[in-house]
Amino acid sequence: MIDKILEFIKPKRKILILMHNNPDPDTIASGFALKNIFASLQKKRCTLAYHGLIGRAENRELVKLCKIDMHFSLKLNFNRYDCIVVVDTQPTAGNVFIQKNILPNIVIDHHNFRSQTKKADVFDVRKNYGSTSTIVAEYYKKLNLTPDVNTATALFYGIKTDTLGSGRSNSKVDTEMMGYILPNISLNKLAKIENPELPKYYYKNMKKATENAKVVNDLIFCNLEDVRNADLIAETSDFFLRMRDIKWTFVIGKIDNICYFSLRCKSTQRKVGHIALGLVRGIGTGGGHMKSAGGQIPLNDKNYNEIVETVKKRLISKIFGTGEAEEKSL
Ligand SMILES: [Mn+2]
Repeated sequence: MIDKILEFIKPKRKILILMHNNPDPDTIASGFALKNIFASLQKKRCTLAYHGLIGRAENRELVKLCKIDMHFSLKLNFNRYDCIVVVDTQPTAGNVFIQKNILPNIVIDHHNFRSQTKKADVFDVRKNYGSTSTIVAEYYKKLNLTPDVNTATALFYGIKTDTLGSGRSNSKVDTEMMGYILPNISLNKLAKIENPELPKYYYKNMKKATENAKVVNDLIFCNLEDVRNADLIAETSDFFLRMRDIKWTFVIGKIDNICYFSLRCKSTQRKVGHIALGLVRGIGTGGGHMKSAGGQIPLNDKNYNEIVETVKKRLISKIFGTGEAEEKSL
């Protein structure tokens, strides 16, 4: 597939690589590595762009230490590019900002195939891969190219965060590719990315979170109200999930006029992505993988507290099969 992609970009002069909104390590790493393949084989200069926020401290550290040059999509004129690439999502998935009337030329992703993706000139969508970084690492192997230390470190971290411990379905090829690029990574940079310094607002958030948390059987339910960025909701969910005797975490909060939530479960017995979909039925969008899921509910003129109550009722009845459950503070 990489041969087809390289053939396609040969006559192109300006290439734009788009990551998904609020980029995670997988989309950052796969976009960055693809840009470097194009640069080393065809001397192409590509622009890497994203929309939204780089929320987690780990992700900001990745961008800084691996020297990844990323631009805001909103500030670019997409018409000035003759080739547009989308990585780690698909044009109609709803989580990538693309200017009006623009059709991406190349799509590389590992989520469920969307039929509209067929409109792209070249697409490589592999549902059975744990990450897009795995696909791009495989391109390196196929091309017999050695990634430089920043690219290798980013790719390794991209595969790792999307597979290990995330409870997503990952295949042998993910660990194979991690092994393949491991000799080229910087362990020092990786350690720094995985343990970044955290901003004060992270601790302020966790203080509010522990005060607001409610224990319902083996579930922690936490309403954070206003939060600074959507990643804090996922981080709070991970933070509580480590608690002994807790099996489920649900964290909800709002930014501007949108309500975000995160649902986690320690076991893979229950499909949390499916539960998340049920929580937002008729009011928002949601989805996820085996152990982690999330969603958004646009508030418009709806009352935030009423939305929280609705979702909470649905959640408790879905998890415990009953409408009523005793609730305690931490
Ligand atoms: Mn991914």
